Amino acid sequence: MIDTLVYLGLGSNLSSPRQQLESALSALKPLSTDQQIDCSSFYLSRPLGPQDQNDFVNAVAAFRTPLAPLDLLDQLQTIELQQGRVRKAHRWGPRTLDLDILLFGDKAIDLPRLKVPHYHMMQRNFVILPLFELAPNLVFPDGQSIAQVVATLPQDGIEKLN
Ligand code: ROI
Repeated sequence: MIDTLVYLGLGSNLSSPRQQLESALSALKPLSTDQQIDCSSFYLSRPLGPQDQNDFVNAVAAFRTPLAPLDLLDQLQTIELQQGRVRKAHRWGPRTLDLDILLFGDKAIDLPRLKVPHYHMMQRNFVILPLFELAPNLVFPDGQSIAQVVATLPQDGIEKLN
């Protein structure tokens, strides 16, 4: 079977965020070739954007999937909706669950619905630090190593949860 290693960013700051991430990890299993999902530690991070919202719980998951990119995106959006995601008027507000495709094998994707590598991920320590924990030797499609990207980012406003 042709399958692809994908990395997803997970985030929540509403309705028991840790539980939201645990539920999401269960819901992702059927999308995986071998029912196996690797996940980083959970991290508590200060909100990027408006500060009058709760801290986020963030993590990065990795698995192999037989799905094509847009089919995976459809499945992720279904899981977000099943877990009570409401698309709000303002862009950077609180959310029960965000599932973002960060990397899809070594593909670069530029479609209206999907840009991979995920845009802005290189500037977000709540994405890069859990990704670094999971895949310390990762090299991005543009040839940059994850260690190089980590070195450019502030390490404050984020802590690993146990
Ligand atoms: N801030 C943090 N810390 N973590 C997120 O996952 C996150 N997601 C978002 C916005 C609202 C931009 N801020 C975030 O969508």
